[in-house]
Amino acid sequence: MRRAAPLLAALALAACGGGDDETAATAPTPTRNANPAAGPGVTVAIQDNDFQPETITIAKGETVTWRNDGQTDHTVAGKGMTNSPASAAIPPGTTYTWTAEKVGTMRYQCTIHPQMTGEVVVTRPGAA
Ligand SMILES: [Cu+2]
Repeated sequence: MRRAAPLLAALALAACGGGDDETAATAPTPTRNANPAAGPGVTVAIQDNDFQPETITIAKGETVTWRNDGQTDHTVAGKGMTNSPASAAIPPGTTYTWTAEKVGTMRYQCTIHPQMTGEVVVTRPGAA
């Protein structure tokens, strides 16, 4: 329920707007994490059986939150980067969050379903 407050604030702003730009102003940026407590970052949906989106780009210091929208456990096991993610099983309806501490490309897969793969490209802060 941590997202309730920003969502309500956004709805309140939309209700007070009423300008001609309303449609453009509400253009969604669904992958950006709106929760300030988690810091800036991107959410990846885990489905049965793939990661959506499969490739994302973030800046060093930002977080990636994987959210299991599927019906079965999945994991995130990364390689190619210091401090790559190594989650335990992520049950349906739960999340796993990782902070990128290095610039570069981090590839990952689900160890339960090795055909599930994804990639996080980490850029220097301010370069994106
Ligand atoms: Cu899996």
